[in-house]
Amino acid sequence: MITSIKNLEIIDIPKVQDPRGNLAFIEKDIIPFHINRVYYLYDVPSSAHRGGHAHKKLYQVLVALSGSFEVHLKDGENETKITLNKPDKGLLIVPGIWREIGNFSSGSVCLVLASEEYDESDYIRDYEDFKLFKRT
Ligand code: T46
Repeated sequence: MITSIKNLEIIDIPKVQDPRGNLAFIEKDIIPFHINRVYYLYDVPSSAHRGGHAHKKLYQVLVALSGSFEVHLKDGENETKITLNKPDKGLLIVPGIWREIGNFSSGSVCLVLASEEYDESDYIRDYEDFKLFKRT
């Protein structure tokens, strides 16, 4: 799987700023894939770690709707850490990238837009299997 952390992107989500509060919107063409699923993580204890896996085909965009959290990303050779803390920024994660998410602030909400419906067979949950997958 020839993807690397260089394929990760921060997507600007358009927003309308207003003294009454801001309004951000996600519509066609803002996300580089068709959205087939939306889910979100909430009430996450600050000590919890989510993720710890990669996907074979799934594209996802993560948005910190509220609060903040850190996303550690690995492509088998290089790694990076991205802090998400703005509701108008989305992190595009392409297939073949190992992700671990932690350091959730109190009350944080992680919204995820996904290119596919849930499919456990798309997950690689063992890091040694991930390294083998990256060599294929
Ligand atoms: C990812 C990070 C950001 C479902 O039934 N439907 C779903 O759409 C999802 C995502 C999960 N599940 C079930 C599967 C497990 O029994 O919910 C349980 C927890 O899933 P998981 O341990 O994979 O959760 P996270 O937070 O570690 O990972 C999730 C996504 O699975 C993953 O794709 O990138 O959020």
